[in-house]
Amino acid sequence: TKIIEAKKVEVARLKQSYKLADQLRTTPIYSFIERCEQNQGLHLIAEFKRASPSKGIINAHLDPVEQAQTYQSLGASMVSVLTDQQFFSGSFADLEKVRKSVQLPVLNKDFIIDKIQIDRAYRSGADVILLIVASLDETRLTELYHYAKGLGLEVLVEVHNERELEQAQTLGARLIGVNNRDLKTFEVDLAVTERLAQLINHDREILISESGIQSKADIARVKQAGARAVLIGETLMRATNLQETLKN
Ligand code: IGP
Repeated sequence: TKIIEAKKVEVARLKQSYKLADQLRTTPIYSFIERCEQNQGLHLIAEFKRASPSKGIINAHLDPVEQAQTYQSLGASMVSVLTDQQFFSGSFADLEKVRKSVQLPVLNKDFIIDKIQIDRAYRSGADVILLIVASLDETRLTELYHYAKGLGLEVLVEVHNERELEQAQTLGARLIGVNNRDLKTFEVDLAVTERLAQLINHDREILISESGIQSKADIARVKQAGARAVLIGETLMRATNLQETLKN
């Protein structure tokens, strides 16, 4: 896809400017998996997302620090930060600001196709990275997954259909994100979560329902299906009263 082509260019540039050297990082790693094991309730992953290819500008000028602190004070278990510049108006500056302003795990939301992006996520203070099964061949997926785990990061493996879910399960992924949005057509359907939830080994795997969640009814629906967490971006970025939107 277009995004992956752009990522290849970004990675080539990154490799010229970025010294791999020592994996220096001062912040500890916050575990999202541990939080899920300690609290069996539904977890909220709240996303900082200024724009997207499907929606254009969502909320370009929101302050990442304020937004992340509000997410934390309203009970979020993790903050997700878009770092893709070209299609999502995100940045690593946003991620670093969020990292410094909350005591929660931070998910680096990007299209990772190369180890060097994992190094950058690690150094920027991310605790969890995203790997999208649809944008990686099996060898690369496996390599990136184990590389991130080797650094002590947790890996959210994103799937959209049965075949991709099986790949995630073969890897041994514990954090499985079911994207309700089809990345090719942008169509959103919460039934994708309901369908794939039936194939999840809920004793070991943590199902995260991602995208298109707009209401308490939507949350109840995916929870009922077996989701342990919801990942919400647009609805929270547009909310004029987050307190009201997130109340219980
Ligand atoms: C959030 P929404 O519809 O609440 O804004 O969706 C999140 O699921 C979405 O941003 C997302 C995403 C991704 C973005 C899911 N997978 C992969 C970029 C790359």
